[in-house]
Amino acid sequence: MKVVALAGGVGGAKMADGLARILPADDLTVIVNTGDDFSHFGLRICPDLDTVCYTLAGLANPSTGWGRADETWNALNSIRELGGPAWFQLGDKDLGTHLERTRRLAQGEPLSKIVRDFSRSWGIAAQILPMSDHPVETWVETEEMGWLPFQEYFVAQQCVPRVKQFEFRGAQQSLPAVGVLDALEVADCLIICPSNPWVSIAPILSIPGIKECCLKVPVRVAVSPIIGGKAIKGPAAKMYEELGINPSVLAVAESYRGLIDGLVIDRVDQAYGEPLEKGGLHVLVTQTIMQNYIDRMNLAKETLEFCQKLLIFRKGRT
Ligand code: FO1
Repeated sequence: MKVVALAGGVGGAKMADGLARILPADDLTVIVNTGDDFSHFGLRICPDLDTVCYTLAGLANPSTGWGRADETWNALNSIRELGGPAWFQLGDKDLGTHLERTRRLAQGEPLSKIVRDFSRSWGIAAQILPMSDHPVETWVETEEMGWLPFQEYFVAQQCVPRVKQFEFRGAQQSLPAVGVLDALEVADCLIICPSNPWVSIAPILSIPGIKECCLKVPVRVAVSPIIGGKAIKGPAAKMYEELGINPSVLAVAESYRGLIDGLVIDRVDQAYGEPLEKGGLHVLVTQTIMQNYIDRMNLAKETLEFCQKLLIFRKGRT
């Protein structure tokens, strides 16, 4: 079964890792949000791509989920001593990734090729693709501070300002990265990882052609990032609230209305199973919290079995 996963953030990376541990490498493509990318110290930083790659390579920092394990902070400490902008924590090992990526981008290489080569060097077998080879920037409009670039909102302001809306600047002028549409065209199922629908998945779907191609994938399921009304990590629940939406699995279903035929929800949200099914969605209730590698693999396995079932159901009806 050919699988395409959409991912961004730490939850998305963990689920992508579970899928990578179970599926044959040729059967998995992960399309990653690059709306969080930005330039800092003249370096191109791609946080979600790096989080997915480090996680699949077993190199991620286990306590933050982003950045590298066994990191040192000499460069950042020097910057701090000099009064430079040390608000975004770039470790020494991580800096190597940004330096080399920036060097290659400056030579005109597309991001997708650089990610492919980095993945190979890190021993990642699955195909990891940026959503686009063009720069697309997520901006957040806030009540208190007006429009902020994403990392300024997320890291510098710690997601404190209240959100009003989001923009994915440059998306309309961009194209899907090389390989994205090809992977979607041959996919049997699309899995939207438990990533933030507003700022991890929406940017991917804003790239011209991606949503249309997703809709052609025979089976499409999402894993809810909202569990018991809260997000495990990050501001997804806070964003729903600030936008006047009660954060629940129903809100997640609404975010993906028309795109998905199945939703995976946590056991604590079991009571929502019936209303979701009445609304026309297939529902899988299982443990979605991923505290260790076994949890990641179990969630991936159950989600894949759910997709398989929906695929058979769909074939039976056509
Ligand atoms: N997140 C933080 O909350 N604080 C940081 O200082 C920070 C640094 C950082 C460095 C490299 C990297 O790849 C990710 C980093 N992140 C940091 C995470 C990143 O801002 C978020 O994961 C995403 O952009 C949201 O998905």
